[in-house]
Amino acid sequence: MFRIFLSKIRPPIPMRSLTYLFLLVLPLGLLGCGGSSASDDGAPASYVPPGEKDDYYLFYSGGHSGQVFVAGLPSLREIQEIPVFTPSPGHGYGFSKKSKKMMGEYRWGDVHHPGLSKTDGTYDGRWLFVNDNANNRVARISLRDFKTKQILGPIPNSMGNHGSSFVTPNTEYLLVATRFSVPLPKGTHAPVETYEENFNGIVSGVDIDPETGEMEVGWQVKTPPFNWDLGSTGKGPSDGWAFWTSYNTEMAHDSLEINASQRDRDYAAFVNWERAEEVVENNEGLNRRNGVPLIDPAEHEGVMYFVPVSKSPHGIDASPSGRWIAASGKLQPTTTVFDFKQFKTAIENEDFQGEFRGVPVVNYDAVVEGEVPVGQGPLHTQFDGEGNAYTSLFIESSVTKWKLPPWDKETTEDMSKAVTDKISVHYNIGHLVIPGSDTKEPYGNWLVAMNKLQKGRGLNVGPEKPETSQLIDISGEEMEMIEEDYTRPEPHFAQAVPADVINPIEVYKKENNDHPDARWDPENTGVERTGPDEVTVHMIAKRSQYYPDKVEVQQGDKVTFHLTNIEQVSDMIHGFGIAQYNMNGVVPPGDTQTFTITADEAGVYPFYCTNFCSALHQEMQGYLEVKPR
Ligand code: CUK
Ligand code: CUA
Repeated sequence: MFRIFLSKIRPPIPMRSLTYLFLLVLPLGLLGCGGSSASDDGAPASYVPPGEKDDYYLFYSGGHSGQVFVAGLPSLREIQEIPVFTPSPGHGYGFSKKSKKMMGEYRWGDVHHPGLSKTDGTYDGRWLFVNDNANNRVARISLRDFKTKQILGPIPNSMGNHGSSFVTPNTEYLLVATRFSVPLPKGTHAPVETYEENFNGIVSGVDIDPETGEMEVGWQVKTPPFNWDLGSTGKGPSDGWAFWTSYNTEMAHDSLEINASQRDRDYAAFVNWERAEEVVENNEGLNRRNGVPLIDPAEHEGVMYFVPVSKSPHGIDASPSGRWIAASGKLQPTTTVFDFKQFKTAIENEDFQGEFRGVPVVNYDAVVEGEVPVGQGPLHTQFDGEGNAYTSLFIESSVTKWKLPPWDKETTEDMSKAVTDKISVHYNIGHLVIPGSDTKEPYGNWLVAMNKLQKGRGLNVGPEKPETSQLIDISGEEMEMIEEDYTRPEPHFAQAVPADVINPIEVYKKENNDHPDARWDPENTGVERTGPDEVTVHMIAKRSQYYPDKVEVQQGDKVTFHLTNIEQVSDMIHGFGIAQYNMNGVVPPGDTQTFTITADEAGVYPFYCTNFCSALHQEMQGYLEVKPR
């Protein structure tokens, strides 16, 4: 059997290959965490030399920064930021008409869970979906150009979109569950003291168009006022199902720290989304609420079941085979493994231990395969596709590696035998990610630990510390710490996908530009009065000039700029900043964007290219003349 190290920070020397000797003579600084996996020249295994590329894209959620950021794996170098719910002047996001419209009235979002689109249970490289925990929205990013294409929401009847975005095996749905319960529909008031009677949670099925990726809310399932936490979607035998856990089946509405931690077991919800779809298609006596069909699981058999799960759970994850469902309770040092096949048998035989508000509670003993003693504060589990699972331990600041079933007799008699390795991380890990963990064929090799607190491990930047990420090599039997990095606020979860699965474009091709106000020839540009207080400008940007470079308007005019970057060369971005007009557009090659300002201040205002583009970038400027009325 493998030994379990409490800490892998200083592995015993004889255990290691020759490469370890190389590492000993390297300056400590190069070693990150003192990791021991290295190539023959002594560089850490995560080292990607200048000019070479990473093997994987890593999409981090940006938490309450409202963004997604992209890093390479294994280097952990940040490659790109994708603004989603928050303005980002460096990308002109929040300045263009399109991005402003998408963001709506909100200026932030809380992105927790990115989910890649899938075909037949594996990543297809088309889209990345993310949730907004704060404003109940979901968004779709196209991986052709790494741009946000749609923001849907606020989702009606929903409060606290935390339990998403989980993508079904053929991207039929994004499944969303609420963290908070409120009286429904939105706008209804009821005293918080009447929580148990008047408040509800919601699970929503967000329908995805298989061709365009366009999202719309398909249906909703009403739940008791539980706080739904993390979920996942089924696959294989559990395809058609999705899973969430609740940490507040106590239905506490105040001092949750104490009051939501009373019961020894909470519930996981097993939701049959194919059945929910059928209920809606057959229109089985459904109510609509705010335009959305609302399913009461007490009235529609087979939509939802509760399964008891260890105390105050957080995450629940379906294994690559789809048979084993692993749920972890923060306040119990075990990860519970359910057998989906036994679950199916239990519901067929109505092997229930009771019901809760009309929802059957499945007999725990009938569906549980085992409780693995992973350690203190287990949160999330990932899978490597080799029969191993990896669970993050918030309290212990560790990752535990354990074996999925089937287990031998020795293990079922002593579940600690299922645990095969443990590694310390610094500090207090939340999520962790393995490339492809939620697909039917994970890519394995690497694990990234996303740590919440850094406790002095990096240079001090004052009271507000960055989060950290740590890279762990999981290709061997024992996990090895390789590299440590800092991230922006505030990754919760991430998705990682082999680079060759994604095929981004280099430029927007002229022939594909369908903006009605695109212009390609300086002859066709110009400033036009289109109303008593309205001016429209058709403008071109190219190295290193704007056409026109003088725009004359009257004070009070609404001025709309349609700016086309006519470059067809990769990386040739032009910006459009107007001094003192709170405007910075950014137009990638071949794209046309629309910007509007109200010229309420008379005077002369230079505009200039904000994106360094050529030797004459500094010369790329013009004037907005605003004549007094
Ligand atoms: S939650 Cu953040 S550590 Cu929002 Cu995915 Cu578990
Ligand atoms: Cu165009 Cu700088």
